[in-house]
Amino acid sequence: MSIPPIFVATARKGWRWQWNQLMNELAPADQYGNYQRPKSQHQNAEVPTKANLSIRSKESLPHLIIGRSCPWAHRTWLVYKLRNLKSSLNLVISKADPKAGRWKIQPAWLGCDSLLGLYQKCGQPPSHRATVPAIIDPGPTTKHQPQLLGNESSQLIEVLNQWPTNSDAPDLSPIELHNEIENWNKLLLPSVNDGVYRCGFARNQAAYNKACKELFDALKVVEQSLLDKGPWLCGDQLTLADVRLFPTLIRWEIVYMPLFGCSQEPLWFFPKLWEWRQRFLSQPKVLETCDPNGWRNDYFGTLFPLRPNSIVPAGPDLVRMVNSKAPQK
Ligand SMILES: N[C@@H](CCC(=O)N[C@@H](CS)C(=O)NCC(=O)O)C(=O)O
Repeated sequence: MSIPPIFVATARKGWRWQWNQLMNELAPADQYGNYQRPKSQHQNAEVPTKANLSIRSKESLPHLIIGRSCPWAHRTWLVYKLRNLKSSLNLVISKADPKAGRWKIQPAWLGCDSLLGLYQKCGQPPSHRATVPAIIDPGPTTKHQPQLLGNESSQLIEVLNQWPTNSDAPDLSPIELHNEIENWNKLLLPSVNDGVYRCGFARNQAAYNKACKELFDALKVVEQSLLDKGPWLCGDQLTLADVRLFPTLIRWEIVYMPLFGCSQEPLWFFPKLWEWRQRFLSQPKVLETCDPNGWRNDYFGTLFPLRPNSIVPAGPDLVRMVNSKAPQK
């Protein structure tokens, strides 16, 4: 016997209501249903002096805390790797805990086994949003109160670009390119980095359509620029502008197309961008920062309102896909 239409209509209405409640928790929206990313509260991280770090034991150096699936943390990890900061900054890779809805720290550090615990240890209230990336300074001795230096990726990558390390570390933001890098940031942050989330977290069709248009319009601008000058966004040199774009584009086919609906055009419709992504992935140590299985598990497994059955899809193989020749349009 088929289900009466009234029953289906009621179930849909009920589910829609519940879905909105869950989304309010996950991704706040404005009155029109456009996703509104919450602001980070700690944006004043300062670059420590070499002298300050040189008196520290390895364990008492500041720690950069990231999560593998988080694209905002991925930017900081890239700068960490590209500038080889391991002698002056420790790296902690936290794991998503879908049941508790928080980041786990394993093994525990400073007596804390969760990121929220660490934020609290730094004096933040229990209601504080504990996000990655974050830089925490435990202080030179165990008597010091640990400090949360910053938790805004855009700012942290600038700080990490000046973080004391070996003299041969590349400068990813040379002064003559500051304006250009900032102009890319102004375009790419809202329309691409956040744009994929604005597509995925849109509450209605109009909000999705708006985000999707801005996203693909911005990709067209990048494609044209790479065609005009390249091979990097600011010309000859890889800069923070490229670092900011990569974590979003490398997750494209694995997460943002299937889960967030960023599917208006496949990435291979942008041949220069396709080559740019191959070029970036082939830079030393970049592949070590990519964990497609972790991305799939975290996004599909933890974003419950978008994937209530939590089924994690298979493939595609990242390296094989990125290194394939894009088909002709
Ligand atoms: N503004 C932050 C955003 C970071 C962010 O949203 N991180 C997410 C993971 S992708 C997070 O840690 N969320 C945990 C939470 O909201 O409780 C940045 O760019 O650094």
